[in-house]
Order: sequence, then structure tokens, then C-alpha cells
Amino acid sequence: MVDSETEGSPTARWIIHLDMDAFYAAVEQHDHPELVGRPVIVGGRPDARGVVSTCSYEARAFGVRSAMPLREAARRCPHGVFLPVRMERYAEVSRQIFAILDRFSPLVEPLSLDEAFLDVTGCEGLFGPAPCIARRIVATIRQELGLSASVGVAPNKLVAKIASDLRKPGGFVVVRPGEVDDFLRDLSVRCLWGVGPRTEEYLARLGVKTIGGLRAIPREILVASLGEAGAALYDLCRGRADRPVAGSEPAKSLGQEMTFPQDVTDPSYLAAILLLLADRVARRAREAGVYGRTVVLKVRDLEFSTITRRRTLPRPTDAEEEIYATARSLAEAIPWWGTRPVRLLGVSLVNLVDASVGKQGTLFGPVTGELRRDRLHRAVDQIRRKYGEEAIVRARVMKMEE
Ligand code: TTP
Ligand code: MG
Repeated sequence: MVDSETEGSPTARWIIHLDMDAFYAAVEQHDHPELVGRPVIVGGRPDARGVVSTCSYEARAFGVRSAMPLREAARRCPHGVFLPVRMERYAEVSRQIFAILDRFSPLVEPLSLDEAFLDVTGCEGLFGPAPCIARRIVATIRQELGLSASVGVAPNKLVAKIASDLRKPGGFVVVRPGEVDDFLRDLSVRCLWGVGPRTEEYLARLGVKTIGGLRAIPREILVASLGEAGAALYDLCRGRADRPVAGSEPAKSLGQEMTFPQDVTDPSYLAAILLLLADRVARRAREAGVYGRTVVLKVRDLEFSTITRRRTLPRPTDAEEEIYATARSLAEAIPWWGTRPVRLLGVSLVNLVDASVGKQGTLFGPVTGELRRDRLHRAVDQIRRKYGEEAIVRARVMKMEE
């Protein structure tokens, strides 16, 4: 079934893109089963000033959408159930989702709280072909968390992401290497990375609406009119997108970062992301048997200027609480934090030391409470690996709004 030419080639990859369906609203329906099947709108009271964060598919049938003013949503769907945003809870569920993904591949790149790429090349021996892995992931999320996800399975990130979005909710779309051209041909150019309303309009003036149509435009013309973005489009419309899944970096540092598809300003959302990243870094440190002396925070703003802030801790750590608290306090010390939009966030642990010697440097020996917390973390990691994420669910690791 798999294209024989590409299957054997060392560069052939299998990428899964997973995106939860109506994420915040689905979590609310899960936590309040009486809301299943009803139009749930998350964002605040119907007469409040804010906008809709998301809504259940039942509410989408009435024309309600993310980012729509709540009052407009109330007009379109007067009998909707309007709920406040419980970011802390969504962050907790998000970490459970990522812990499930980690069971299926060592290369998981988070894109937001509810979205990730997995490179499952080479995981076939353990779990079967990529589409089977994707099925198992979806089934596990359904069984353990009671939530629905859509996935795309394809030879690269671009195609996997487009595929996961195509049949939402509950979508399951596999694009094999030899099918990429046909798959993309009739889709709108808007599906491609970097094509916003302006590029779409420009292409429309050339008579181009579909990805297949774009292939007819010579590279020089695209480059002359759109610069580097044009060169990128030339490759993308041919399904060429070989950016790797950004997973773990080996050796000297352990880091995890996330690039947002939309610009994010909301400090409580950003805090939720920091918590997710800190949790993943801490878990990887424990798996690798290392502690880190220094926490590094990386923030990129809209103009793509990147700043890094670092703080060296009194003692090396592998605890998510400490990594999160440090990263968050570094973030909050940035003057424009919470007021200017952010494009990318990263948390890493550097100055790594072997866990067996990691804590001996302290003058008074290890602190008893800390030792106990260490043992707790390790025990929790072990139980989760063995019995699954749901075996232990902490009510709240830390208060996010404090
Ligand atoms: P999305 O994955 O874009 O949306 P969704 O999961 O609610 O619905 P679906 O994927 O099935 O289309 O975003 C994930 C979460 O991010 C979403 O549940 C709420 C939050 N979010 C906002 O707060 N504001 C927004 O404008 C968007 C698009 C999402
Ligand atoms: Mg989603």
C-alpha cells in the first residue's frame, strides 16, 4: 500500500498532526456531562465585552466561531451555554494529552495546548504502521481522557496539518507519499503556510485559487513578486516541506519550545504554555537522569526579535514546579509581558549535571522536603509510564493565577 520508492528511502518520514476537537468546549462537556450535545460557548458571559475562545460543534451550527464577540455569539445562539475560560484546567488536560503522545514517539513537537506534530518514523516496529499508530493515539485519548481528536498522517508536516483539518471533528486522513500531489491539487492556496489574505488576493489576480493552479506559476515570478515567501510557496505547493519535527535536543541542554500559529498576548494562556513546556522539560530531565543548574526562557515577539532570559538556581533541579516558577518569573520581569503579542515561547534547562552527583554540591546536604518531592516525581513518572497518564492525576500542580 505504501509507495515503494519512498518507503525504502532513508529520508522518507511519517508525520502525524493531531488537533483536539473544540478543545476547551470539549473539556467542559467532559467535566459536565449534562452539556454533551448542547451548544457550549467558552469565553465568558453572553453580555460580556470579550470574545469567544471556542465553542462546541453544536454551537458552530449556529454560526458561532472563535474570536467572535460574545454578544454576537449570544445573538446567533441565544440558548447557548456560556462558560468562563478555565485555563488552568485546560493546561492540565493538555499535559495529559502530551504525556499520551510521548508514549508513541520520542519526537513530539507541541504547537499549542491542543495541537502537536509527531514524527513516528521508525516507531513502526513497536506500534505498527503510522496510520495504526495514529488510530491508537486517538483511541487512547478517547479512552483515557474522554476527548475527541482529529489527525492527519502524511510524509511531512505541511500535508499532515492540512489533512488533520480536513474532516474535523473526528477526522482521520492518511496521505501516502505517492498521493501528496493529488491531495493538494484542488485545495485552496489558503491552506499553505504563509498565505494570508493579501497573498491570496495577489494570487487571485493571477487567476490562481488552488494549490494545483499555483504550480503553473514559474518560480521567478513568485520570487520577483513575493520574495523569499514566493520561493517557499514554489516548494510548498509541490508538497515539499521537509522541516523536521522539533523534539528533544541531546546533550548539553534540554529544551522545548512552541511557535504559535496566532499571536498570543493573554498572560494566563502564556502561563499555561510555560507550565506545559516546564513539565515536558522536567520529565525529560528525569528520564535522562540529569539536573539543570540554569533555567532559560526564550520569547520571540511579532517583529521576530528574540530575547532570552536566564536564571541560575541555588541548586540544580529536575522539578517542574521550580522550572515553571523560574520561567514564569523571568517572563513577568519582561516589561511588555502580557501587553505585546508573543510568537514563540521556549523553556530549557542548561548547565546539566548527572543526577547522581547533581545535588551533592549543597553545603548542608539535600533538603528533606526536596528529597521527598524528588521521589514523588520519579514514582509518578514510573506509574504513568506503566499504567498510563490517568493512573495519577494531580488535582492541580500549582495555581496558575496566583
Ligand atoms: P483550535 O484548535 O483552533 O480550536 P478548537 O480545538 O476549539 O476547535 P477545532 O480544532 O475542532 O476547530 O484552538 C484550540 C484552543 O485554543 C481552543 O479550544 C480555544 C483556544 N483558542 C482561543 O482561545 N482563541 C482563538 O481564537 C482560537 C482559534 C483558539
Ligand atoms: Mg483544536
